[in-house]
Amino acid sequence: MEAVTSVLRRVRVVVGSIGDDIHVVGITLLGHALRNAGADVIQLGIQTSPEEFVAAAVTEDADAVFVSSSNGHAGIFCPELVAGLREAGADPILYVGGNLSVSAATPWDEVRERFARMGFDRVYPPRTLPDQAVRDLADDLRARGSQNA
Ligand code: B12
Repeated sequence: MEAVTSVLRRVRVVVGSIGDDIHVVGITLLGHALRNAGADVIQLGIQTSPEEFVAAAVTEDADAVFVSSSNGHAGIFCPELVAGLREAGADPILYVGGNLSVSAATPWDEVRERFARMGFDRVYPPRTLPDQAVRDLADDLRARGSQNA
């Protein structure tokens, strides 16, 4: 991970579970992985409102926001988060993952499309390993021509 570590040094990321979601294990692992890869992690924890995500992204001048949702309510809260960021003029790279649909029967392509249309740069299926997100963040920062890349 040495190459990734140097890419993520000084990168600021906001992590949390959105809305009424109380699932904490996924965001904890994700936060650790990002921190171990060199990022400054602002961990908002569970039950984070869209407004709290926006406030943290703006105040912390975040390069990226990682939204987790496991309880199936992501579709309710995520549009407000994206709208709030746009309203605030903030443009962090946006990631969402966890268990994004209410029913496992919903085809994954439909779920991914829905969140991509909302404005998320990457939409992750259940059981995505944190290392995947770390690698993608490094790639996305390079693609944006970040000074950290
Ligand atoms: C443990 C658990 C609980 C615990 C949570 C304890 C806690 N404080 O964390 C308790 C018992 C409290 C609980 C409650 C509920 N739960 Co629950 N829970 C689970 C369970 C069994 C495991 C979740 C977990 O910790 N997994 C371990 C971590 C490591 O994995 P993970 O969360 O999937 O995250 C991984 C990846 O997805 C990734 N990841 C996660 N987020 C993100 C975000 C990004 C950007 C990226 C890149 C990656 C990423 O990182 C992790 C590492 O790989 C799952 C089923 C399952 N097997 O997944 C159900 C599950 C998530 N729960 C479910 C439900 C429905 C509920 C309840 C609504 C039940 C109820 N009727 O009350 C409530 C939620 C209440 C609320 N307000 O949120 C459903 C959700 C279904 C849906 N989405 O439609 C699931 C899928 C069970 C099921 N099959 O029905 N739950």
